[in-house]
Amino acid sequence: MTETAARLRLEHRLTAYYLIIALAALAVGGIMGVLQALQHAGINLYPYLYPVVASYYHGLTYHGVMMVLVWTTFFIAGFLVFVAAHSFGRPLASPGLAKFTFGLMVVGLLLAAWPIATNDASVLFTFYPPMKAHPAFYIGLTLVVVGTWLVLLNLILTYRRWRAENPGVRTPLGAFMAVVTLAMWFIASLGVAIEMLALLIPFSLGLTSGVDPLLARTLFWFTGHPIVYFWLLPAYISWYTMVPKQVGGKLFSDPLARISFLIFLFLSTPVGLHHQFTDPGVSEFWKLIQAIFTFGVFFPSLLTFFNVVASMELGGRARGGRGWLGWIPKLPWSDPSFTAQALGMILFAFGGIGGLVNASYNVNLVVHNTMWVVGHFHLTVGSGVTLTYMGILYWLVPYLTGRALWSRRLAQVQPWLWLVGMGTMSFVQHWLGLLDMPRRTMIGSAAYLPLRPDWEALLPLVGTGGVILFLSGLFFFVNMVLTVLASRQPARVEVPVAEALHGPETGPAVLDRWRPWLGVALALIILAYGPVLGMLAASAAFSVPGMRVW
Ligand code: HAS
Ligand code: CU
Repeated sequence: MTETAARLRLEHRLTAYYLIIALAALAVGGIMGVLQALQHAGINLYPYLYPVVASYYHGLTYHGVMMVLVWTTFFIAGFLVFVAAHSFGRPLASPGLAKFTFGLMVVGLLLAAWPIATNDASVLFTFYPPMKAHPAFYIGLTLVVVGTWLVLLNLILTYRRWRAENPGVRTPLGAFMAVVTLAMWFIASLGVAIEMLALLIPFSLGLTSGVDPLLARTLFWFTGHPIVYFWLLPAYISWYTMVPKQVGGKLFSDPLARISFLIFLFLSTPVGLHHQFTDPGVSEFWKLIQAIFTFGVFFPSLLTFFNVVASMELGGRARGGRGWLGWIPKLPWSDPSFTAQALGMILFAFGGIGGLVNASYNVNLVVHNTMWVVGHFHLTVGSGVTLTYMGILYWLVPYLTGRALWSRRLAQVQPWLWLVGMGTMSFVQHWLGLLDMPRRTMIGSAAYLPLRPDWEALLPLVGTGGVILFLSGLFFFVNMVLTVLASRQPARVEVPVAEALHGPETGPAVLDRWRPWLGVALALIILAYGPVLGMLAASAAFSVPGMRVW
């Protein structure tokens, strides 16, 4: 055992536990996903699965919750603890708090999962009221969110100890990014926390006679947009601080990377209304303001595009690449960790461009609530984020277990299968959206389907893409499980840490201060959301009774 591994034994163990839960969620979510894709293609397997999966919507709830709430959140908690501990070069300030946090998140997950399993919370991952789930669902999810706050608390305590020993030194990039990610998330998650505590939990317990759906939706999307950056930023951490090392290059610019994260800190939240362009009851003025801010939050991703590609170019050239594009084939394509992340980036770029369409206030009307949006988020969270997490696990699981990947071959094929499967499925989903096909609909059984031959012609491709994707997921999962259980080769991996071509000291010191940026974040939120939430709260009527529509 190396010296670091010995000092960070608790952190490594916790990371491993978080990852086990994340991977289990990915497996459940993946099985539900292929059922949906097949249903779209007219192959209905749900009757055989009753009552484990009681309906399409029961399965869809599993899929959404397991994929975007559990796979992401548990991966992120484990990964950020790992990154921060390694980057600060010291254990977490409070081991007791770290263990308690993990326990709390597991209890929350079990509480939320139980009513999902019994089909008492088939309200999809957005849990819009007046659909009403079992109280344990809301309480459980709330505990998971509180757990993420405690991860932040522990990192802040660790930061303060590190700072006391290192006055005047720039915060190491990985740790800086981990703290920014969680700080952004803490601010963002206040919306859903208020929704849960003030509206949904009392409502589900029968303490209020009804609920105010518009207020609840607005609080939900206060969190529901920035949560996508909570999923994305850990992937960006890998692209900035690890991938450049993996390709034999350097991070092009450290200050530019910090600027990107700071923009996310203050611009992620005041944009949530772009999910509610069609909601009556919110003035179009505030929708327009938030649409403009949404274009603003494009910039940190464009900075990332530039900085990450420049860093990879440095690597490709160091490996002998010549000419404008000749550096690309020189990148280490035989390394599955790199390939998974690079293909994730490529798919993500298309998802990001589609986001521009979604964000464009009036154009949104063409795609809102259609399959287009499903195509969009399978390229973003389903590819950019998920393939990157998979790429990280290709080195992190061997590192944590000391065992080499069970099959490097399988790992080399897996990301390409994902590219083909997701490329097909999401492209067709975008297209179907433009042909007005609704999302969240058991389309394979819809009575009006034979009226739409244009949909029918494309739907088999959703099934085909989904099956290829499922195979890719299966290859990944089998490789992870067998690495832990059956691999006999010792792993030879180090944590990849990239140097920077333009280091942190080339940027201004204000990039390493917290208060100004937190101040900007709060000011923008008050500006963009204050009047909206104030008006909705003042006119709130808890009058709409709950419904069980499933
Ligand atoms: Fe989104 C809906 C707008 C990004 C996820 N989004 C969703 C939903 C999800 C989601 C889950 O404005 C559906 C929620 C629901 O259930 O209703 N989204 C945007 C915009 C962005 C964006 C403007 N979304 C994301 C990310 C997500 C995500 C990231 C998850 C992780 N989205 C919307 C809007 C809606 C929406 C509306 C509501 C639609 C409606 O009507 O309901 C931007 O942040 C995107 C910026 C990204 C880029 C790409 C940069 C590219 C990079 C890679 C470069 C590297 C390359 C590699 C190409 C501009 C950084 C080269 C490789 C070599 C090997 C050389
Ligand atoms: Cu959004």
